[in-house]
Amino acid sequence: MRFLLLSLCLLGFALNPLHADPRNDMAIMAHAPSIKLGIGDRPGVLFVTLHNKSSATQLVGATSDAFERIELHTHETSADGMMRMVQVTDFALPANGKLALKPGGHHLMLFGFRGDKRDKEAAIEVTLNFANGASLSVSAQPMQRQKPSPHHGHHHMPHQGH
Ligand SMILES: [Cu+2]
Repeated sequence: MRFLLLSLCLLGFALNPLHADPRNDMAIMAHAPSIKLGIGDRPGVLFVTLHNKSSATQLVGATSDAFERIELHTHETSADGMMRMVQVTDFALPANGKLALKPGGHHLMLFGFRGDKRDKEAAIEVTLNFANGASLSVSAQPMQRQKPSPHHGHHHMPHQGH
């Protein structure tokens, strides 16, 4: 499934110049979105790579019927060398550039899942909102995080693995 999504993305990317249309304001494209739900009541996480074919803007928020709240998070290395997650108000999306939400970096934190975690087939849709007024829906079938083993679980940081 991951490979298929990637292939579709590459295809879309390759075909896009042929379909260039100055009236088309969908200048931002999402590639390979992935959603992981947290264990129990823990928040989930969304990763995606955004390609911007227009002028610079920012990702300023996200909403979904499937979650109570979505926050923009990034990782920061503090003076003691530890990596910590911090909430931010926006992610820069450069002109004709890309923004990668990925493990260990920027990501969307998904709080208060309203769906059924046993339903592995239903795709979850999340709408991304940009400073220039554009919005973009991405969807992915959620992946459930594996429960840490009883012997190691208590060593895990709350947001370990993003
Ligand atoms: Cu986070």
